[in-house]
Amino acid sequence: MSFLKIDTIVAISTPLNSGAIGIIRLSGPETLPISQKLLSKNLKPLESNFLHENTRKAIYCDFGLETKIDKILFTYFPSPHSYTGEEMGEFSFHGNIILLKSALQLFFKVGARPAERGEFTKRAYLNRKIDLTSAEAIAQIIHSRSQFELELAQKNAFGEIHKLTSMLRSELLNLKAECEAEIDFSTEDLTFESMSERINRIKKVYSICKNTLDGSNRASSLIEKAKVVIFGPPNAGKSSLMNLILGRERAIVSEIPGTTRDYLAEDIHLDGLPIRLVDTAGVRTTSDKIEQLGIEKSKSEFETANVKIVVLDAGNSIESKEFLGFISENIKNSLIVINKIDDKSTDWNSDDIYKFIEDKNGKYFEISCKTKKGIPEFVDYLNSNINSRENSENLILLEDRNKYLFQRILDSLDTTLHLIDNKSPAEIYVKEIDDALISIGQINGRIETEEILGRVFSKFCIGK
Ligand SMILES: Nc1nc2c(ncn2[C@@H]2O[C@H](COP(=O)(O)OP(=O)(O)OP(=O)(O)O)[C@@H](O)[C@H]2O)c(=O)[nH]1
Ligand SMILES: [Mg+2]
Repeated sequence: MSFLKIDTIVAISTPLNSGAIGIIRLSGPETLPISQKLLSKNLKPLESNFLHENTRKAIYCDFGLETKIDKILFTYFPSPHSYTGEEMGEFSFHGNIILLKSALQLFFKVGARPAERGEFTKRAYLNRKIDLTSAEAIAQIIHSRSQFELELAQKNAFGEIHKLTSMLRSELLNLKAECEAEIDFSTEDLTFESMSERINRIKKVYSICKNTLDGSNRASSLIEKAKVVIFGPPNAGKSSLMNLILGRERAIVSEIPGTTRDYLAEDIHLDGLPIRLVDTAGVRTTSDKIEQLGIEKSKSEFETANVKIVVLDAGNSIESKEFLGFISENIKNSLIVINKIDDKSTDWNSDDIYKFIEDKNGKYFEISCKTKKGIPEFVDYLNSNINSRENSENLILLEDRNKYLFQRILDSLDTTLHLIDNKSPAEIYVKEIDDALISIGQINGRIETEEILGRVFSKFCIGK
């Protein structure tokens, strides 16, 4: 039995704009009476018997009180075989938001109340239809902004965290069972694993938790928009490159140095990942106050970039070399793009620019925004650089709540290992294993402290 306020809730469950259909969901004990007040066929209300005979089937009927407002498909999901585990109805209207809102008013009129944010899923969880991580996964799916994030959310929805925590839980329960047996039956003839085996098993659980947490942190940082900043001297072709990556003429391009005076940013997806692409003002010494401010902001964009692109002008070897000197500290973590190779200056090859970049462990590309030479190769490299993530297969995306709990498990296991190292008795460190188990239970939102005894007897040959 849950501790829910048992009332019947209603909400529009599809996006609040027009579409082919718009769905209203109703959940709670009054689902049937409320539905019967609102639904009819040939001006006759739908009978309870009819509805019970047609559970989970789409019923074509009219919706409204005195005035009918739409012909809809109604599906009745009797408890507990529904999303929330309660009595539920789904009403498929034509997808007009004004129509849906007026339908909602009728639901309120006959006894339903507006659902709170996430209340259907909360009820599903409280009725044990889903565990906490699945509930979190549903939210992750809804809010995914990229293919990568969606794949991670889908894995969670299909129980990836549950599988992992069940395995960890089982390992820790076994450990706890052995420790408890040692405490309770230490005078009897028990076959205990050796201490070093026990330590290895704790370390194994520790490293699985650590890898999960580290992987999740990597996944989170990959999901956050990467900031890709294009930086360089004036007139090198930064805005031209920005436009080519975007595939449209976003930034003004001109032959006048200092065209871009403030940085400009665009949010796009590159190969499924969201990025923020930033074009900046060309860096030069100037007496123009506004341009100076723009240059300062551009520098700070460059400093905080996840991916730094430096554009140089192959037609201007002196300025390019000077600029490389100016960013020399950043050469190793930048993609140096030598643009305008269609218009290389005569002294370019004799200069030791390539050597200068290579000596600083830099990576360079030769392109022409004019002829497009080298652009596909550069964009491919940029993609792979942004995507230099592992396959989502190897990662689990954890909510902050779960990251915190995984960290607590690590802390408990760390303390366990220290206690064992200090020759503490099992009575003492078994409490730490207990704490780890509680944290694991909290990940899935269920805390179970039983089952231990059964494991003790199944694993050990007590009273042989
Ligand atoms: N020949 C040649 N000209 C190019 C190439 N790429 C850009 N240009 C020209 O170079 C000039 C400057 O290009 P922009 O893209 O505005 O350069 P920018 O680096 O954004 O310049 P600022 O905003 O002033 O810092 C324009 O006249 C472009 O048409 C190229 O590959 N080859
Ligand atoms: Mg520009």
